[in-house]
Amino acid sequence: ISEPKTAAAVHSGKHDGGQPKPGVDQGPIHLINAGLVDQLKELGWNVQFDGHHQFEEVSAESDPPIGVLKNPRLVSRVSRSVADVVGSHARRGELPVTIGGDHSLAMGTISGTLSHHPDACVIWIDAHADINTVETTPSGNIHGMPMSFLLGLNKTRISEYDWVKQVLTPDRLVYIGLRDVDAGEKTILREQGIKAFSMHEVDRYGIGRVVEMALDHVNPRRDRPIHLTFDVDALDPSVAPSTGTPVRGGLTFREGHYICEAIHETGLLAAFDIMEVNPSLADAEAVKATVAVGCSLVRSALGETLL
Ligand code: Z70
Ligand code: MN
Ligand code: MN
Ligand code: MN
Repeated sequence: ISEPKTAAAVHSGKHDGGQPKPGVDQGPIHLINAGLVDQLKELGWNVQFDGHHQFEEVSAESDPPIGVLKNPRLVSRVSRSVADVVGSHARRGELPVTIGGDHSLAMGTISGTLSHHPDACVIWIDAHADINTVETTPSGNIHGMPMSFLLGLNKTRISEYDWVKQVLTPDRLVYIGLRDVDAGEKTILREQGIKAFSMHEVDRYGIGRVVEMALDHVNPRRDRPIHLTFDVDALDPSVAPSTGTPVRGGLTFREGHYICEAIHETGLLAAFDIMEVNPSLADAEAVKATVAVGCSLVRSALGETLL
């Protein structure tokens, strides 16, 4: 497998508007301070870190809910800026690595990838499906909804989100790690025929076969660029405690890394996101462990091997 070690553009999506708990916008700074950029350089990448992108500020007063959606303008505008950033890096032949921030940002990162690779597939690693619609969301938190906008599943038009183009199709999305899926989301997954490997399937088949089956589904000829988006809450809370919604029964340290290593091995990785590290939600030890595992997942996706 040839290494495409050209350039990785690391940037942070410093953002917390898609969910209610403060602090997740501080996650990126911790990963950078832990030395992520130098770690990737040591792997042979020419890394361009363009900092914590400055996003438009939208004050809470000027961003009242639209229907049930919380912070709808802020989330839309930050995600749109991230889409432009990711798209422009992709067009330059670089591998965009986005450090979040809450997972509503994936609306932006995936839109950016699709703007350059309209045939890309998405591998979504998460305890949650993040596919609630305006009609099904139990919380109004947009980090639980990015996939519904990307797939155009909302019946209610929210014009603020008209910029999100429906380029992705349900057959090019696959989930691994699910274990906290809302009833409305289960209906959507079934109706749309979206492939998902929950923790039940990880237990049954083992992570090796699950990744193989996931790739066979979204990428049968192994010719589609892959956008890998990794929510740290996919990992078991014993491995990644500092996150907004820890859900027990998650991926082990090795299972999480195996996914990143296996996707790297395909040579098809087009973009990587690491999301939902929230350093304000745990003690110092727990934060350190979560930041360290976040960095090491990025390294695995960018080619770090055990031997
Ligand atoms: C629930 C909702 C959620 C985290 C996404 C939870 C969503 N399904 N939680 N990411 N950490 O509110 O839509
Ligand atoms: Mn940039
Ligand atoms: Mn998520
Ligand atoms: Mn999640």
